[in-house]
Amino acid sequence: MTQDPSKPSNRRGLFITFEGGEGAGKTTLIEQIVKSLTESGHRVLTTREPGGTSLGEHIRTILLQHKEPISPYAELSLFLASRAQHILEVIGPALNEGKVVLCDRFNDSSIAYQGAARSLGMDKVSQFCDFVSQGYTPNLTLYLDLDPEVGLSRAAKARVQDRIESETVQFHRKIREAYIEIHKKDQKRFKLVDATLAPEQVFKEAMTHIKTLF
Ligand code: T5A
Repeated sequence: MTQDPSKPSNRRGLFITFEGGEGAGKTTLIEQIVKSLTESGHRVLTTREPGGTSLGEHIRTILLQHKEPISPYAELSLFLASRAQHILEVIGPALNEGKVVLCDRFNDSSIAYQGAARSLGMDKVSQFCDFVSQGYTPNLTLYLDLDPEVGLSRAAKARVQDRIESETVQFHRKIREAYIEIHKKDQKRFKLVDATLAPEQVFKEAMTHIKTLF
């Protein structure tokens, strides 16, 4: 029987996602990993959520810049809409081509931010994420763990605060607690990396996990 290459079970690549609170250092880490994996001969695709497609980038602007209040349900729906399009246009095809996909945020962000911090319920949001992501589960997730106050101050130095960053410290603490809960439940996939370390050390720690995939 001919296999359907659009089905996640037939994919040939590796799917690695990056999670953390604001300013945890994901972008910095991903840049180092791309360089290292590319030099080792891997075909790498980097992408991010929300965003990664034309539709997703429109949605990103709404989510991060909209000035009036957004219902938590609407917020979740927008993140999921961006993800569905991202899987169709970018993640699915790249995995089917055998690429290593490095994605800055994915389902765990929705579970931590909308499920825990916006109080929609982690289990409930996880179910919606499973539905929308159609079996595209990361092979590995690297969670950069950092005190939210340190992360927010790093992010504030780097750029202007967006709608979600401007939430209270309490909101950001809930996100960290949620990530730690996910880590406790799924230690095989969801690896905790100490983001207080210098960038070079964070990179080393991350690579020890990535190397186990090859
Ligand atoms: N969101 C997203 C949801 O609520 N639900 C969802 O489902 C999804 C997908 C996305 C927002 O959307 C939310 C989460 C977010 O609030 P974003 O702009 O993509 O918005 O925000 P972040 O992903 O948080 O991106 P940041 O740029 O803020 O953080 P990074 O990428 O983690 O951090 P980075 O690498 O840019 O570093 C920040 C600063 O720290 C320095 C860097 O040089 C930089 O100045 N730095 C370090 N300093 C000291 N030590 C280290 N180890 C350092 N590493 C980096």
